[in-house]
Amino acid sequence: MPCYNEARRLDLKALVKLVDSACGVWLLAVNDGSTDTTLELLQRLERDRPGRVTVMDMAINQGKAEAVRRGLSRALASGCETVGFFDADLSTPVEEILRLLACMREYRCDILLGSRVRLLGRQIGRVTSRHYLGRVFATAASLTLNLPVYDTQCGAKFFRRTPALEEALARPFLSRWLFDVELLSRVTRGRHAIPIDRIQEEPLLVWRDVPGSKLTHRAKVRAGVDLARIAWRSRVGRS
Ligand SMILES: Nc1nc2c(ncn2[C@@H]2O[C@H](COP(=O)(O)OP(=O)(O)O)[C@@H](O)[C@H]2O)c(=O)[nH]1
Ligand SMILES: [Mg+2]
Repeated sequence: MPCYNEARRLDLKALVKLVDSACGVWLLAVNDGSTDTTLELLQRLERDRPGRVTVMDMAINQGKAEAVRRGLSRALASGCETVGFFDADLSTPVEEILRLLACMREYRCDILLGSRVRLLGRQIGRVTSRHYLGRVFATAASLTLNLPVYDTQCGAKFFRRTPALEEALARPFLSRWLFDVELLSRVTRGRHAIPIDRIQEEPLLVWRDVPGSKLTHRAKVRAGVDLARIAWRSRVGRS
Protein backbone atom coordinates (compact mmCIF):
# COMPACT_ATOMS: atom_id res chain seq x y z
CA MET A 1 0.00 0.00 0.00
CA PRO A 2 1.79 3.15 -1.21
CA CYS A 3 1.33 6.08 1.14
CA TYR A 4 2.22 9.69 0.61
CA ASN A 5 0.85 12.21 3.11
CA GLU A 6 -2.15 10.03 3.92
CA ALA A 7 -2.55 10.93 7.61
CA ARG A 8 -6.00 12.44 7.01
CA ARG A 9 -7.26 9.60 4.85
CA LEU A 10 -5.82 6.49 6.56
CA ASP A 11 -8.54 4.33 8.11
CA LEU A 12 -6.63 2.24 10.64
CA LYS A 13 -9.73 0.33 11.78
CA ALA A 14 -10.45 -0.82 8.23
CA LEU A 15 -6.81 -1.84 7.74
CA VAL A 16 -6.94 -3.89 10.96
CA LYS A 17 -10.00 -5.64 9.54
CA LEU A 18 -8.02 -6.44 6.40
CA VAL A 19 -5.09 -8.03 8.19
CA ASP A 20 -7.33 -9.83 10.71
CA SER A 21 -9.21 -11.51 7.87
CA ALA A 22 -8.92 -15.28 7.78
CA CYS A 23 -7.03 -15.38 4.50
CA GLY A 24 -3.53 -14.59 5.79
CA VAL A 25 -2.98 -11.10 4.43
CA TRP A 26 0.34 -9.37 5.12
CA LEU A 27 0.09 -5.61 4.75
CA LEU A 28 3.28 -3.90 3.61
CA ALA A 29 2.75 -0.15 3.84
CA VAL A 30 5.31 1.93 1.94
CA ASN A 31 5.68 5.39 3.38
CA ASP A 32 7.06 7.50 0.56
CA GLY A 33 8.75 10.45 2.29
CA SER A 34 5.51 11.77 3.81
CA THR A 35 5.81 15.11 5.57
CA ASP A 36 2.71 14.64 7.76
CA THR A 37 2.14 11.99 10.46
CA THR A 38 1.57 9.10 8.03
CA LEU A 39 4.69 7.27 9.25
CA GLU A 40 3.68 7.48 12.92
CA LEU A 41 0.16 6.19 12.15
CA LEU A 42 1.50 3.30 10.11
CA GLN A 43 4.02 2.44 12.82
CA ARG A 44 1.20 2.38 15.37
CA LEU A 45 -0.60 -0.15 13.18
CA GLU A 46 2.63 -2.16 12.87
CA ARG A 47 2.96 -2.28 16.67
CA ASP A 48 -0.71 -3.32 17.04
CA ARG A 49 -0.40 -6.16 14.54
CA PRO A 50 3.20 -7.39 14.65
CA GLY A 51 3.98 -9.81 11.84
CA ARG A 52 0.80 -8.85 9.97
CA VAL A 53 1.77 -5.26 9.18
CA THR A 54 5.21 -4.03 8.11
CA VAL A 55 6.13 -0.45 7.38
CA MET A 56 8.73 0.26 4.75
CA ASP A 57 10.01 3.79 5.02
CA MET A 58 11.49 5.66 2.08
CA ALA A 59 13.05 8.87 3.39
CA ILE A 60 12.63 10.83 0.17
CA ASN A 61 9.43 11.01 -1.88
CA GLN A 62 9.93 9.01 -5.07
CA GLY A 63 6.40 8.68 -6.37
CA LYS A 64 3.74 5.98 -6.37
CA ALA A 65 5.38 3.95 -9.15
CA GLU A 66 8.63 3.47 -7.29
CA ALA A 67 6.88 2.88 -3.96
CA VAL A 68 4.77 0.13 -5.53
CA ARG A 69 7.78 -1.38 -7.32
CA ARG A 70 9.83 -1.51 -4.12
CA GLY A 71 6.92 -2.87 -2.10
CA LEU A 72 6.07 -5.64 -4.57
CA SER A 73 9.76 -6.56 -4.90
CA ARG A 74 10.12 -6.81 -1.14
CA ALA A 75 6.97 -8.92 -0.83
CA LEU A 76 8.27 -11.31 -3.50
CA ALA A 77 11.69 -11.42 -1.84
CA SER A 78 9.93 -12.33 1.42
CA GLY A 79 8.42 -15.38 -0.26
CA CYS A 80 4.85 -14.20 -0.98
CA GLU A 81 3.22 -16.17 -3.78
CA THR A 82 0.48 -13.60 -4.39
CA VAL A 83 1.23 -9.89 -4.20
CA GLY A 84 -0.67 -6.77 -5.10
CA PHE A 85 -1.35 -3.15 -4.40
CA PHE A 86 -4.25 -0.87 -3.59
CA ASP A 87 -4.67 2.81 -2.76
CA ALA A 88 -4.26 3.98 0.84
CA ASP A 89 -7.49 5.99 0.63
CA LEU A 90 -9.32 2.65 0.33
CA SER A 91 -11.16 3.72 -2.79
CA THR A 92 -11.33 -0.02 -3.24
CA PRO A 93 -12.78 -0.92 0.17
CA VAL A 94 -11.37 -3.71 2.33
CA GLU A 95 -14.31 -6.03 1.54
CA GLU A 96 -13.54 -5.67 -2.15
CA ILE A 97 -9.81 -6.26 -1.64
CA LEU A 98 -10.65 -9.50 0.16
CA ARG A 99 -13.10 -10.45 -2.59
CA LEU A 100 -10.42 -9.83 -5.25
CA LEU A 101 -8.03 -12.13 -3.37
CA ALA A 102 -10.74 -14.80 -3.25
CA CYS A 103 -11.35 -14.34 -7.01
CA MET A 104 -7.63 -14.73 -7.63
CA ARG A 105 -7.73 -18.14 -5.92
CA GLU A 106 -10.92 -19.16 -7.70
CA TYR A 107 -9.93 -18.10 -11.23
CA ARG A 108 -6.36 -19.41 -10.91
CA CYS A 109 -5.15 -16.53 -13.06
CA ASP A 110 -1.71 -14.87 -12.98
CA ILE A 111 -3.03 -11.32 -12.82
CA LEU A 112 -6.31 -9.97 -11.48
CA LEU A 113 -7.20 -6.35 -12.14
CA GLY A 114 -9.94 -4.55 -10.26
CA SER A 115 -12.14 -2.80 -12.81
CA ARG A 116 -14.48 0.15 -12.31
CA VAL A 117 -17.37 -0.73 -14.59
CA ARG A 118 -20.50 1.31 -13.95
CA LEU A 119 -23.06 -1.48 -14.08
CA LEU A 120 -26.54 -1.27 -12.61
CA GLY A 121 -26.50 -2.58 -9.08
CA ARG A 122 -22.83 -1.71 -8.50
CA GLN A 123 -21.67 1.30 -6.53
CA ILE A 124 -18.95 2.91 -8.60
CA GLY A 125 -18.86 6.44 -7.24
CA ARG A 126 -16.57 8.27 -9.65
CA VAL A 127 -16.67 12.01 -10.19
CA THR A 128 -18.22 12.43 -13.66
CA SER A 129 -15.34 14.42 -15.18
CA ARG A 130 -12.81 11.87 -13.99
CA HIS A 131 -14.98 9.01 -15.20
CA TYR A 132 -15.00 10.33 -18.78
CA LEU A 133 -11.38 11.43 -18.74
CA GLY A 134 -10.54 8.03 -17.33
CA ARG A 135 -12.50 6.25 -20.07
CA VAL A 136 -10.68 8.14 -22.84
CA PHE A 137 -7.41 7.41 -21.15
CA ALA A 138 -8.10 3.73 -20.49
CA THR A 139 -9.14 3.25 -24.13
CA ALA A 140 -5.90 4.88 -25.33
CA ALA A 141 -3.91 2.76 -22.89
CA SER A 142 -5.65 -0.41 -24.02
CA LEU A 143 -4.88 0.40 -27.68
CA THR A 144 -1.27 1.17 -26.73
CA LEU A 145 -0.92 -2.15 -25.00
CA ASN A 146 -2.83 -3.96 -27.72
CA LEU A 147 -4.58 -5.61 -24.80
CA PRO A 148 -8.36 -5.37 -24.36
CA VAL A 149 -8.25 -4.05 -20.79
CA TYR A 150 -11.28 -2.01 -19.73
CA ASP A 151 -9.69 -0.19 -16.81
CA THR A 152 -5.90 0.06 -16.70
CA GLN A 153 -5.89 2.70 -13.94
CA CYS A 154 -7.84 1.10 -11.11
CA GLY A 155 -5.61 1.19 -8.02
CA ALA A 156 -6.25 -2.44 -7.02
CA LYS A 157 -4.23 -5.12 -8.82
CA PHE A 158 -3.01 -8.56 -7.77
CA PHE A 159 -0.35 -10.84 -9.22
CA ARG A 160 0.82 -14.38 -8.77
CA ARG A 161 4.59 -14.74 -8.55
CA THR A 162 5.81 -15.37 -12.10
CA PRO A 163 9.16 -14.90 -13.85
CA ALA A 164 7.43 -12.21 -15.96
CA LEU A 165 6.51 -10.24 -12.85
CA GLU A 166 9.95 -10.59 -11.29
CA GLU A 167 11.54 -9.40 -14.51
CA ALA A 168 9.06 -6.52 -14.87
CA LEU A 169 9.91 -5.22 -11.40
CA ALA A 170 13.68 -5.43 -11.87
CA ARG A 171 14.07 -1.86 -13.08
CA PRO A 172 12.26 1.41 -12.28
CA PHE A 173 9.26 2.51 -14.29
CA LEU A 174 9.50 5.42 -16.72
CA SER A 175 6.28 6.99 -15.55
CA ARG A 176 5.25 8.16 -12.07
CA TRP A 177 1.50 7.79 -12.61
CA LEU A 178 1.22 5.43 -15.57
CA PHE A 179 3.24 2.61 -14.16
CA ASP A 180 0.16 0.33 -14.30
CA VAL A 181 0.27 0.52 -18.09
CA GLU A 182 4.01 -0.04 -18.11
CA LEU A 183 3.74 -2.99 -15.77
CA LEU A 184 1.07 -4.62 -17.97
CA SER A 185 3.18 -3.89 -21.03
CA ARG A 186 6.26 -5.48 -19.45
CA VAL A 187 4.55 -8.66 -18.22
CA THR A 188 2.83 -9.34 -21.54
CA ARG A 189 5.99 -8.98 -23.62
CA GLY A 190 9.45 -10.50 -23.62
CA ARG A 191 10.85 -13.89 -22.82
CA HIS A 192 8.44 -14.87 -20.05
CA ALA A 193 5.36 -13.08 -21.43
CA ILE A 194 2.13 -13.91 -19.61
CA PRO A 195 -0.56 -15.00 -22.11
CA ILE A 196 -3.68 -12.85 -22.22
CA ASP A 197 -5.91 -15.67 -21.01
CA ARG A 198 -3.97 -15.69 -17.71
CA ILE A 199 -5.11 -12.11 -17.00
CA GLN A 200 -8.58 -11.34 -15.67
CA GLU A 201 -10.48 -8.18 -14.86
CA GLU A 202 -13.00 -8.30 -12.06
CA PRO A 203 -15.74 -5.63 -12.06
CA LEU A 204 -15.82 -4.13 -8.59
CA LEU A 205 -19.05 -4.11 -6.59
CA VAL A 206 -18.04 -0.96 -4.73
CA TRP A 207 -15.52 1.77 -5.50
CA ARG A 208 -15.55 5.37 -4.39
CA ASP A 209 -13.60 8.47 -5.35
CA VAL A 210 -12.11 9.64 -2.04
CA PRO A 211 -11.52 13.41 -1.86
CA GLY A 212 -7.94 14.59 -1.43
CA SER A 213 -6.45 13.17 -4.65
CA LYS A 214 -2.85 14.15 -5.35
CA LEU A 215 -3.29 13.80 -9.10
CA THR A 216 -2.78 17.35 -10.35
CA HIS A 217 -3.80 18.72 -13.78
CA ARG A 218 -0.12 18.81 -14.62
CA ALA A 219 0.20 15.13 -13.78
CA LYS A 220 -2.75 14.34 -16.09
CA VAL A 221 -0.98 16.05 -19.02
CA ARG A 222 2.24 14.31 -18.05
CA ALA A 223 0.40 10.96 -18.07
CA GLY A 224 -0.60 11.59 -21.72
CA VAL A 225 3.02 12.21 -22.67
CA ASP A 226 4.11 9.12 -20.73
CA LEU A 227 1.54 7.00 -22.58
CA ALA A 228 3.09 8.05 -25.90
CA ARG A 229 6.56 7.16 -24.58
CA ILE A 230 5.41 3.76 -23.34
CA ALA A 231 3.74 3.10 -26.71
CA TRP A 232 6.91 3.96 -28.56
CA ARG A 233 9.13 1.86 -26.32
CA SER A 234 6.88 -1.17 -26.50
CA ARG A 235 6.76 -0.85 -30.27
CA VAL A 236 10.54 -0.88 -30.56
CA GLY A 237 10.69 -3.79 -28.12
CA ARG A 238 12.10 -1.93 -25.13
CA SER A 239 9.11 -2.22 -22.82
N1 LIG B 1 4.32 6.37 -2.73
C1 LIG B 1 3.59 7.37 -3.19
N2 LIG B 1 2.30 7.19 -3.24
C2 LIG B 1 1.57 8.20 -3.69
C3 LIG B 1 2.11 9.42 -4.14
N3 LIG B 1 1.11 10.19 -4.50
C4 LIG B 1 -0.01 9.45 -4.29
N4 LIG B 1 0.29 8.26 -3.79
C5 LIG B 1 -0.56 7.15 -3.38
O1 LIG B 1 -1.27 6.69 -4.50
C6 LIG B 1 -2.57 6.30 -4.09
C7 LIG B 1 -3.61 7.05 -4.91
O2 LIG B 1 -3.44 8.43 -4.70
P1 LIG B 1 -4.58 9.49 -4.94
O3 LIG B 1 -4.00 10.82 -4.62
O4 LIG B 1 -5.81 9.08 -4.17
O5 LIG B 1 -4.82 9.39 -6.49
P2 LIG B 1 -6.15 9.12 -7.31
O6 LIG B 1 -7.03 8.23 -6.52
O7 LIG B 1 -5.68 8.52 -8.60
O8 LIG B 1 -6.76 10.46 -7.51
C8 LIG B 1 -2.64 6.56 -2.60
O9 LIG B 1 -2.34 5.36 -1.95
C9 LIG B 1 -1.57 7.60 -2.38
O10 LIG B 1 -1.02 7.60 -1.08
C10 LIG B 1 3.51 9.59 -4.08
O11 LIG B 1 4.11 10.60 -4.43
N5 LIG B 1 4.19 8.51 -3.59
MG1 LIG C 1 -7.65 8.24 -4.61
